[in-house]
Amino acid sequence: MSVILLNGLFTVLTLWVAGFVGTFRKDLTKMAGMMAAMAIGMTVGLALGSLFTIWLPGQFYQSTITSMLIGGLAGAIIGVPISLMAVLDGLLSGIMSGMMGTMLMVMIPAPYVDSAVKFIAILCSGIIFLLYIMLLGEVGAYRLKLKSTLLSKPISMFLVIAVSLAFALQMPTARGNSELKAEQSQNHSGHSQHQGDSSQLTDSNVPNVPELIVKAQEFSFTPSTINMKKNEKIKITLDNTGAVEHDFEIIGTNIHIHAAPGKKNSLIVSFDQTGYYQVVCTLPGHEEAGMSAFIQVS
Ligand SMILES: [Cu+2]
Repeated sequence: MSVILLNGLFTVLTLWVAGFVGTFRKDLTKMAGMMAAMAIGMTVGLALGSLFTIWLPGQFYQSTITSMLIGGLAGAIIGVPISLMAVLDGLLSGIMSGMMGTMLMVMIPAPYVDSAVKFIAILCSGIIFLLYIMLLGEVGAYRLKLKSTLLSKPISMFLVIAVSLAFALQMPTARGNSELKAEQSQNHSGHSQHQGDSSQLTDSNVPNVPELIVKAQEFSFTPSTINMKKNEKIKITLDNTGAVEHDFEIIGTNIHIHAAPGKKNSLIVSFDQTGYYQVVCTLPGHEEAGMSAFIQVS
């Protein structure tokens, strides 16, 4: 699981920088120490915030609190050898960015969460590496030589980051299947889709599926916010009450419902990942004119 690997990477990087700051605290300016505490708090909070959100799907409260605590703790640890001000700096940065990391993941439409998490992991570990180069420069070559170990070589940290990312980025980050499967059942075939008679759809095949009617007109969907539970099946009926064609496409999935003016069409959908999904009408100009909606899967 790449989430575990990435969590491990950020733990190692935090301890590494903490060890370095502790060892060379006399050679570091207060400013550099505070910068280190703040940078670790921010990057670790942001990275863990986003990782926990996909690790604990649907448990936004738990993932927010956890990443705030761990981010704050990581920042504070770096500040301990420097000063109380640095501890506060690290603590506050970690708490803030832990919260932001989780919020960011909740805002991103589900199909893009996986790439976003990977991007954040690269960004945050890159920043920590730059921070480390900065700290090495602050300490200076002469002092470094006196207490030099393999761990104070930039190449060591670079290799640790590169190898961890190389493995982590190949694996899906989300739990279970990273491929979003908005499963769709075939309740229309060929031309019947365009006949628009929803009564002949799969009522007999799939009993007890609640129906949600989404009205489409120029240029909006009603309702424009849809709440669903993960793995819950819902029959979405697109009821085109407008004067021109409209469709209902869920971005990042294969779900596409089309309806001619005055017609209806249905599709049974379910989601195996929590998150926000954006819905648009793909007809030229319609999305821009306001034909978009959101599905929140919790
Ligand atoms: Cu439209």
